[in-house]
Formats: sequence, structure tokens, C-alpha cells
Amino acid sequence: MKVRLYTRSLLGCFTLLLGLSCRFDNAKKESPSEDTRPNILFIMSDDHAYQAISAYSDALIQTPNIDRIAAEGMLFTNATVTNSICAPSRATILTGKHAHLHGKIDNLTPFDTTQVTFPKLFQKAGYQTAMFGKLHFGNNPKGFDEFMMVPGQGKYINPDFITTTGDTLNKTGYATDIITDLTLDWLNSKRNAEKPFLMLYLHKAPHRPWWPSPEKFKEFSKKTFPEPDNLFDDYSNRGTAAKTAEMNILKHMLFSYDCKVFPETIEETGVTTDSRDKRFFMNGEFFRANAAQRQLYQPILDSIANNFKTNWPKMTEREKTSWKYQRYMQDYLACISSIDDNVGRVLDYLEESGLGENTIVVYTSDQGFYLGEHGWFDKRFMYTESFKTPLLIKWPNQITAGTTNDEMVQNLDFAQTFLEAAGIEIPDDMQGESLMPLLKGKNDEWNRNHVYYHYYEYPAEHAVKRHYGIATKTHKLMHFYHDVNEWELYDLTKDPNEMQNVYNDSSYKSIRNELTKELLLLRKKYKDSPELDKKYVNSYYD
Ligand code: SGN
Ligand code: CA
Repeated sequence: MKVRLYTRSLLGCFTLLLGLSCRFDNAKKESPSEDTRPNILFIMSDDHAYQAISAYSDALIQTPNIDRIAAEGMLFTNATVTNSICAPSRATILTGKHAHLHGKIDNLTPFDTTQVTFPKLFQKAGYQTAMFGKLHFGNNPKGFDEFMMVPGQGKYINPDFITTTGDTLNKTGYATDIITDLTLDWLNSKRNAEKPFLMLYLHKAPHRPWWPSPEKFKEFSKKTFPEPDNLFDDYSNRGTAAKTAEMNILKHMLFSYDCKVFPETIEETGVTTDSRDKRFFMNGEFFRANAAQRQLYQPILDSIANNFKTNWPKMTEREKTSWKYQRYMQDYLACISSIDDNVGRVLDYLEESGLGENTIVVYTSDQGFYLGEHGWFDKRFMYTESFKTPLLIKWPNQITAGTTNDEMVQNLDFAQTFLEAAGIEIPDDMQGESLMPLLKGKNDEWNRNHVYYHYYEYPAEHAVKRHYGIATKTHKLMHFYHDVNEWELYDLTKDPNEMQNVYNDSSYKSIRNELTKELLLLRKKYKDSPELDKKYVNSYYD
């Protein structure tokens, strides 16, 4: 070990001599410790679509740093969430349970912090535990020795942080950079090197309103991105839910708040906008910026306003959709680019400090996101782009570098995976499965061939109806309920974009019956039921 560290520091200084950056030459070197249990660095972004990670697809953006995790580890192509919305997904990750059991069915219901979570178990087992960034629970995290957490959704510019001591601190700068600084500072100078650590490094970005740093805003506002095939989806051949959802780029994306056209420009142009738009913008990120920061944003915002003024009035409906899509992608992907740079800083630190050798690094998102597919932004549906979530894991000497895994894994599985990796006893009532066999390349020990999904937050923003469903690698069956009673079935082998509901197609009768039966069994297995559906509808209106 000593020889390796010595070699590393020599290498580090050599790099410095070459004039290349050696930002962490003062990084603490791994001190020999009796406790050889692996460290865990869990990196999660908020609303990061897998379509915006080049390890999955390089059509939209290059993410060389996030890709390093896959290059040195494993890329999961079939990772999904159990409920595609922020806080419920996070509660599932922490508890290893579906939403109907942990109770955080939507972003509004409070999380019962007396529940068993994997960080609590890690803390009890002698790990040092820390969390920096966004949790979005409405109450402070439990099971962490130290945390700094943005309140609620958090802000991009000059964000506030709630600390372990209950204070609120304001930090000047850009959230993605600051959350990373806090993480690195803890790893480098606050951590107890005698103990293994569990670190949750949780980005606020790229959540709406997709507000980039000035440099990335400048760079990305000049780019043009390819459109998805179904950007102009008319929602025919599907049920009511897709037609009535309010997340269409043309109809529901706000001009000022989302597209960053000044409200006065909208007024000058005589365009009608949502009544909330101006208020949201005026209360939003730009007005949090100090004078120096505003100066950096102003020329880019001016150029967006000019472009809008000149072009919008002449555009067809299709051109308007494309214009808004480009504005959306420019900002969303600019946010991703900052995340990627910052993930690179953390990976460099792990490498240069030697800590990386015994650290499991996970990159994921709280759910997927629509990047114009079906004409949408946002998430919530069980349709592929928001149901799937990115998942990349590296663990030196355990996971074979550069491997791809297409087994059906879920955010439900993290808690058990981490507990097993750390040799901590797994509570019987957790509902996931440890990914350990897959990480070790033993795919034949993995027997799951379908997964369960349940979304609740309705009526609510974006108006996505309540639904639950079952997915296999080839098909998806969904039941929309509450104020409708509609079933949808998709053949993912022939229709990967889910444009044609084949539930009533007689040639799918046997697969429909088989999946309906499996879905019932799955609901039973996970202890979900019509009674609970009703309970959660009623509690919603209390
Ligand atoms: C906010 C956003 C929504 C988003 C939810 C949930 N609106 O309410 O577009 O769906 O968060 O997102 S905004 O006007 O406030 O930007 S989640 O990731 O937290 O679940
Ligand atoms: Ca989210």
C-alpha cells in the first residue's frame, strides 16, 4: 500500500512539473486502517435523463467524466424507478421499499423519519456518514453524521443550505459547484480516515428551471440539438392520460420561467403566456444573482430576447415547438455539462488520494426525464424515458471494467446492495434485491424478469394520472385509475417509443392475459392492493 501511495505522489508531482493541473496535491492520502469495508460514494442528480449521458447515447452531449464510471465499471441499460418522481424515489432508495409501504407516495406527503434507512444502518455499523445537496423530504435527514442540504427544491444561484446544527447558510456561487466543493472538503479534511465512509453527493441540477452557470449558458445557447422522432406526438392510439398530461413543450413550457425570455419582451411581442410565468421568473434565479453575476447572464438573456422578438411572430406551430425544444435542451444540457465537470473533480480526487481503490462509486438520477420525446418535458409516467434512470457503478477489483448489464434492476435495490457490500445485516422487510451478483458478473444468479411501478401524485402539476403497471424486457402493461379506468399495453420490441397501445389488439390477447396475471401477483408480492390505492386517494384529499 505504502509503495503504491508513494508512486502516486511521485506521479502527482510529475504531473505538476508538466504544468498540468494537480488540484489535489494536498489531498489526504489514504491512511492504513483496520476497517477494510468499502467506502460508498452515491452520486445522484435530480431529473438526469439517461439520454443525456454519452455512455448511453452521444446524440445530445458528451459526458466524459460520468462515462469514466462506466468505463471503469458497469453500465446498467435497464435500470428503472418504482415511482418516477423526486421524493418518493429518494424514500425508496433509502428504505428499500415501494412507496405504498414507506408512505412517501408523492412530493407532498411527509416522510416518516422513524423508518429504517440504509444510512442509519451504516451509521450504526460504524461507518462515517455524510450528505451534501438535495434530499427534498421536507424534514432533515436522519442517519448522517454531517449534512448540508438545500431546503426543498433548492436554488441554482447563491443557494441556501440547512446544516447539521440546524443553521441555514447562504453560499455565493453556482449550486453544482458548491455541492461538489462541500463534498470534496468533507472527504479531504473533515472525514475520520480511520472509518469507512458513506457519502451521498446529491445534485440539485438539472431540475427545472434548468438554470446553467454563466459560462455553460454562453456555450450551450449557441448549440443546436437533434430532435427526437416523436417530438410532434399527437397522442393518438393511446389512452386519456397521455392526451391530458400538461407537460407539452409547445403548450406548457413557460416563456420566461423556462425559456428565459424576459417578461417585458413577451409583453412587447404581444404573446399570451401563463399567468404564473412572469411571477415565477421575477422570483426566480436571475434575481438571486448579485450584480457581478447578473452582468455575466445579461448579454445571453438579451440575445435570447432578440432572437425571440425577431423570429417567434413569423413561426409556424411546428417551428415554435422546435424553438422551445432548442431553448430547453440548451439549458438542460448546459446544467448537465456542469455536473459532468464536477463529477470529474470528485473522481480525480478519489484517484489522486488513493481512496478510489476501495470505494464503490454509483451515478444515478432520482428518475428519468423526457427530453422532447412525446413532445414532453418532466417525468411521472411509466413510459420509458422517465421510468428508466441512468445507473453506472464502479468498484475496482470487484466489477470488471467496461461491462454492460441489461438486467431489470431498480432504485429499490440500492439499500440491499450497499448493505451487502458493507457486510451489514439486511432487514427482512426490504423489498429489493442486492445487485451484488450482477456486479460480480454472476447474471445467472439474477432471476427477476419483471418489475412493478406505481405513480400517485394526481391531481397535481403536469396532470399525470395515477397508474401502476408491470414491465418486462419486451412488454409493458399499465392501469390508469382514479378518475379513469384504462389499460395500456405496449410491445417494446416493435414499438420502443410506445406510440401504439395494443391492449385491445386481439393478437396480443395471450400476452395481455399473462401480464395481467403477473401484475396481480406482483402487487400481492409487494403488498400493494386496491385498498391501499383507495387509502392513498382518500389521504390525498384529507
Ligand atoms: C416543481 C416543478 C415541476 C416538477 C416538480 C417535481 N415546477 O414543482 O415541473 O414536476 O417540481 O419535480 S416548478 O415550476 O417549480 O419548476 S421533482 O423532481 O421534485 O419531483
Ligand atoms: Ca427529480
